[in-house]
Amino acid sequence: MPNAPSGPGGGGPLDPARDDPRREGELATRVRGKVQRPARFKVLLYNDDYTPMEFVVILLEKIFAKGPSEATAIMLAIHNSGLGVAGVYTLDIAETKVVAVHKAAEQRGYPLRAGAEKE
Ligand code: TYC
Repeated sequence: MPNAPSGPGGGGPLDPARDDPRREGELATRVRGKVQRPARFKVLLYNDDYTPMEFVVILLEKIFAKGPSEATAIMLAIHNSGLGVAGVYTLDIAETKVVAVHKAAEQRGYPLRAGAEKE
């Protein structure tokens, strides 16, 4: 953006009106302070003895947008270790993915479990 307001009176950092207490609350945007990045949550899948491997791979492809080889590697890691990370998201997206996993598994009568955990 060329010629953004920057000097005195332009609304930029040197504008005396910006810190005028009588104008408190007028600004729609934060003037100072740290940027708050949203917290991130791992979506964990848990191993069980009944859910078919192929179903877990398809679910990792469809719900977590993994390619076939990565989906297979994640599924095998879960199968061998007991749990694994399917993806990392903001809280609302992570919770939506957990619900989608449980819905897909329940529809087919599989006991597959998922959960969200703060990173
Ligand atoms: N252990 C399952 C089987 O042998 C496969 C499986 C993998 C199940 C990952 C769940 O999250 C899971 N059929």
